[in-house]
Amino acid sequence: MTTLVLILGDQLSLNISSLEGRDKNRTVILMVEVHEESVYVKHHKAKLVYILSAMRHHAELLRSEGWLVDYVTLDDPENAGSFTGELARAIERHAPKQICVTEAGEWRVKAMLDSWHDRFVVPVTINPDNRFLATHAEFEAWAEGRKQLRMEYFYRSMRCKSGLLMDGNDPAGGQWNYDAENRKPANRDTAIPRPLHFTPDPITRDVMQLVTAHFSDHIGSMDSFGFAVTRADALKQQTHFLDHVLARFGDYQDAMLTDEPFLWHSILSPYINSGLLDPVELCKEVEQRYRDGNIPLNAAEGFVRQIIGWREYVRGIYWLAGPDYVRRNELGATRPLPSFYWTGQTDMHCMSQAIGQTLEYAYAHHIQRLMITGNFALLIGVEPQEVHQWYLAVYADAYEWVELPNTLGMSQFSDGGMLASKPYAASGAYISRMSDYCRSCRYDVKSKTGPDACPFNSLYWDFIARNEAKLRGNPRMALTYKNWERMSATDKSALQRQATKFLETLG
Ligand code: FAD
Ligand code: DLZ
Ligand code: SF4
Repeated sequence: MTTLVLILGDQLSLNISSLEGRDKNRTVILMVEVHEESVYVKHHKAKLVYILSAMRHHAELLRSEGWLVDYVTLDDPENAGSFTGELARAIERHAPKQICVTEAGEWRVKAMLDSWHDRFVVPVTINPDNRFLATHAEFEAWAEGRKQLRMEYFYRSMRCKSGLLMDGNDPAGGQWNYDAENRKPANRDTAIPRPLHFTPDPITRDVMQLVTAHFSDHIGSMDSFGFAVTRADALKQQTHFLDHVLARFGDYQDAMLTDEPFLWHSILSPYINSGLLDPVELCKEVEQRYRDGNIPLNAAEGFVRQIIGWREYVRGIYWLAGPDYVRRNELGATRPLPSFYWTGQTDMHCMSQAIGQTLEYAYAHHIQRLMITGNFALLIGVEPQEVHQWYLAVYADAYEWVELPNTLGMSQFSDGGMLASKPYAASGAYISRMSDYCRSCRYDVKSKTGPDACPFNSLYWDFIARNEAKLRGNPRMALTYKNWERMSATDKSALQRQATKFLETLG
């Protein structure tokens, strides 16, 4: 009795739940490259290369482990172009008695998988994704009856559940969170690490040709492509991070420097999200480094919090909020995304840095996503769907379950505070404090009005004024509104005139 197991492009883990307990002699694994997944948003070329090459390498690994793999390439003339179409063809080829797949990572694909129960005569089993600490039911139970769903409390429950950085029932070091120690601005005197660069092998080079042939109209460059595409290489990057970078991860988590896209970040998200790396295994390694006395607690805790705190929490919010979450627009933002998000051509140095490196590497670190590109879109009031589609397209680690809550909830406050307790809106002063961008910008970060004034300054106050009805009641915004009130009417209207003038230049 043959079981057909479909493995999706972000399920590249040998221990994926759809394979659990399977007999290799009675299983055919199906992996399919489909056009529909490449174009539901126009993914960055390097993201496409990463996913398709990692899929091809994973198929080889599965074969080397003794599995029978039926792999359909994108340029197969018979390719039906969608998961459903390809599954229908595979059922004809293999006449399986049952189909099994691990649950999808987004509502769109979930609906597709759910429709198969009715569409195909062959029974379809959808297994839960076992690569997360919290099940959907656990997150729902945690959220039940809470007025506010704050990450910190969920994170503590995940620490207790996993036992990570725990001394019995207490957090290691006596404190749950060392975030306050994680806000140092970086300077060039500290030697800055670089992530490992993996030279494209023949499989990756074939995929690059495929992407050039089929997706030349997608944004981004493949020239600097250096992602790992196998678990073995992803593990090398993991070890590199643990050995050379992690010790300073905590200190410089929020720092930004010109022409330094990676700083003390792990660059592991593409691998974790597509299944090449196991998040809990990684956190255990981090804890071990701390227990061995090799890294400080603020680094270990800061990193573990990102994975078993933020990452698990945003997934919980995504599924809890439902398929309509994507349409939330609490602040009623309607502006189109400025065209320079697709080119990086802007005279705002912080923006050209964050967007430029995104186009080159399909990567930007968290503070660039949140406080540069996200902050700017929030301040000018871009329609959240446009912001969401940009983030989903441009980053190699972007899948909707993780991207959408971060973009729509955390960065654009479009869910009205379901995820974040206040909008992450900031003026130029924040960017100047956490980066060296302003030093080589044509704008003056200290000026609020006039031809050289940093646009973030007037846009910030314009945002505050524009959204007063929605935000004034938020206790965390009280000080901001007090400051706004204290300003003279002349200053207020000068700021708003400056913002309007700038917004007109965006078209
Ligand atoms: P590090 O800084 O080294 O952090 C370590 C790990 O922690 C990451 O690899 C990631 O797995 C996890 N992590 C950290 N912060 C978050 C977070 N807020 N949510 C989920 N996981 C987190 N992350 C994605 O994985 N995919 C996305 O599509 C994505 N879109 C984002 C969009 C916006 C607007 C914002 C503000 C953040 C987004 N993030 C996303 C979260 C975060 O920016 C990235 O996880 C991080 O930059 C990845 O780089 P890194 O691996 O070097 O992370
Ligand atoms: C993102 C992506 C892309 C670009 N291409 C494929 C593909 O050809 N085949 C595949 O199985 N998966 C691909 N993916 C990942 C899927 O979109 C991903 O599995 C879903 O977004 C998760 O629900
Ligand atoms: Fe960005 Fe303003 Fe600084 Fe220029 S001056 S880099 S626009 S924050």
